[in-house]
Amino acid sequence: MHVTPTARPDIDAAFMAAAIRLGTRELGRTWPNPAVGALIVADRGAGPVVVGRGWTRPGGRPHAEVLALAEAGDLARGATCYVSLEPCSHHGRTPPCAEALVAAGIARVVSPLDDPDPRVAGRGHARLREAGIAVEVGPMAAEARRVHDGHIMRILRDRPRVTLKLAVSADGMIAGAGGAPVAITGAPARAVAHMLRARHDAILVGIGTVLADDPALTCRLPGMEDRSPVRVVLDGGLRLPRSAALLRRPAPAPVWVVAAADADPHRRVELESLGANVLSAPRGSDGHLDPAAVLELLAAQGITRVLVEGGATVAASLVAADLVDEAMLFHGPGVIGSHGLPAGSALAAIAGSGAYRREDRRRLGEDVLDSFARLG
Ligand code: AOF
Ligand code: ZN
Repeated sequence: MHVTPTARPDIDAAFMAAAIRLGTRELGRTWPNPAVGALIVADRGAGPVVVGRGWTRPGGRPHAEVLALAEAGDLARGATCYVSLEPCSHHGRTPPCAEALVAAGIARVVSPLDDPDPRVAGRGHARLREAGIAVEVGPMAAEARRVHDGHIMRILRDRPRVTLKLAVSADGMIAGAGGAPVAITGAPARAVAHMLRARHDAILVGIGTVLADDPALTCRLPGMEDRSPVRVVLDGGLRLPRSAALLRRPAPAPVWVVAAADADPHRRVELESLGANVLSAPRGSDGHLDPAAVLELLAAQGITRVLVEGGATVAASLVAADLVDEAMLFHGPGVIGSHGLPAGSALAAIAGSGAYRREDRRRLGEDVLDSFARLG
């Protein structure tokens, strides 16, 4: 005999927070899907007990609810499902989760938000209600929106969510002379930066950074090497050298090179033969690839969250086009000197323009990390 589940705001908020956090386990790898978490909670009279847990897996399948229901088995009957986004109602690459919840005999569903995907958009919640399930929408909506920001932007604005990462010396430089790499931050900050790579679908740099630095752009946290994002290079003229670390095999993660339509077709074929996926975007009026068009292209490929890591030109063009949603500014204590490469307009626009609000300041060893979010 089970107790009919009823609304308990404090308990609902706590389980929803847990479902949202569970969903973030594969954040950075679930694209093109959102990173959803689901808990099945049964109450057989002795208080609520978690009997099933699921989270969206890499590539977006299986969906969270299906895994949670599988773990719960018969215990799902009469239970509550806390899910961090509206269950899907469409026949996509998997059957609809709303139907699976109905079939399992779930009595109550708590979700923070409607899924903006036009194939769902309220129909998941409606389907559950139609089947007699008690549905509550709203708990922890702000927290869920933060996690699903990339998915929401991709669906509603045809672009991924953009995080800009800059490491700046005490005298406002981001590199040495001619863009030569210089250690600006210490080990704790580097670990946080690699964690950022793991939590984004793609990492984006300009060809200037590749030519100056020859970066691998992988996540190198011990045990998390398989969390490297798709590595995207903006390379209008296809200058990426064959010997670049990015093209090393076996490739730890895909490499996408975005070229202008007028780029040398032979280089295109050559880079493709070396394993890169060469995409095309139009140039803007300044001759650089149009940043808005590049983001639209990435969204069309399924990317929901992009981390921009350099260099100053790419950062400045994204900031100028108002396409940076969040900025992580790492401040190192060292001085590079006037021969260095200045952080330039991107830094000024974020830290000094009033368009961004500082949300957090953290000390990381000798360094300081400031997080800024765009206002509005
Ligand atoms: C859920 N649970 O865990 C996720 C959902 O291509 P498909 O069939 O996988 O559908 C993709 C859409 O499914 C995606 O745009 C989003 O609306 C939803 N993702 N839904 O019920 C999940 N990841
Ligand atoms: Zn689903």
